[in-house]
Amino acid sequence: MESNLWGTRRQRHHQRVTIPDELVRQLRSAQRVVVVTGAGVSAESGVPTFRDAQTGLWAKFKPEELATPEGFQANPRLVWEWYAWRRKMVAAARPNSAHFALREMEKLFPEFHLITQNVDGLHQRAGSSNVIELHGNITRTKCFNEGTIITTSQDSDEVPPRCPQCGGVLRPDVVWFGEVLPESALEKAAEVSANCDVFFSIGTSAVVYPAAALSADALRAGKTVVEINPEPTPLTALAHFVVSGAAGVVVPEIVNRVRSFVS
Ligand code: BJW
Repeated sequence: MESNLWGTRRQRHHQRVTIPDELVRQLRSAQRVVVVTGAGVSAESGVPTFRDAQTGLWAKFKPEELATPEGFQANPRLVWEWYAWRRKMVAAARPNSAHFALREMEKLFPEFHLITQNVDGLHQRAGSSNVIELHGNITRTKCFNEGTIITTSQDSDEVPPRCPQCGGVLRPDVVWFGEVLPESALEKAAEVSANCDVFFSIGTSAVVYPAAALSADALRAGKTVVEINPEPTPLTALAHFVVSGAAGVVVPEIVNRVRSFVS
């Protein structure tokens, strides 16, 4: 085990990756960089992804029962308890070298936007600022009826707990299938994606919309699109650069290369 530049211990990923020189060159002159992250970025923190075979949450649980408003209405207790289990897992997890490298990336460019589909808050815990959360945050709770964010805890043991304002049931503040994304977050994400110099898609299967359309916005606008993922996705064939590997290895390497670049 070794300590690395990011202050975390690198245990599993000793593989070396090659970052294309042309990508480093473009990043050195880039003014505006956008990164969209998915569950793969938190995989090295021990937070399960959704669609990975064997280890993904959707390999073991049914999304229609657990991640839709209809599923919640049918069995609110089951859904609440599933999220309580995941909330505990996230609280025990620590940001990994990919999260820390993305925090460093923000200092390398005049304009940098980090957009995440993740609900775990690990980017913020790593120190990234102004994170655009597309799918909410699992640590927050809101009223199922009114959507109001609830921060006060209740004495009752009821599961799910009740809204202190209207008596409705509480739910996690995440975006389920069939629900609209937070409007201002999505608008901002689409705007910066179409107006960047380099767009990164990191650790996402790129199948869930509208988040998956952001790379298309960047491509349509003629921007450079980079994918970082150990597995191919629908974006792989379209991206200008594909770096195949774990985010915790590739992202720190990109930051190092951009910092030490000599033209
Ligand atoms: C690594 C790695 C390492 C591993 N390093 N990488 C057709 C039919 C039905 C519905 C639709 C349809 N077409 C479009 C829709 C709508 C639907 C949708 O997109 N469905 C598709 C799945 C087909 N979208 C919606 O419903 C959205 N709302 C919407 O569209 O509103 C408008 C509307 C309303 C009503 C009607 C019509 C339109 C809402 C989507 C909400 C998604 N919610 C979830 C759950 C959040 C809460 C929770 O956490 O429980 O968000 S689902 C889940 O998927 C979660 C994620 O944010 C999201 C994306 O997943 P992600 O992050 O890409 O993870 P994975 O697991 O898929 O991929 C991980 C990747 O990491 C893999 O590629 C690995 O290889 C890689 N990896 N280790 C780097 N170390």
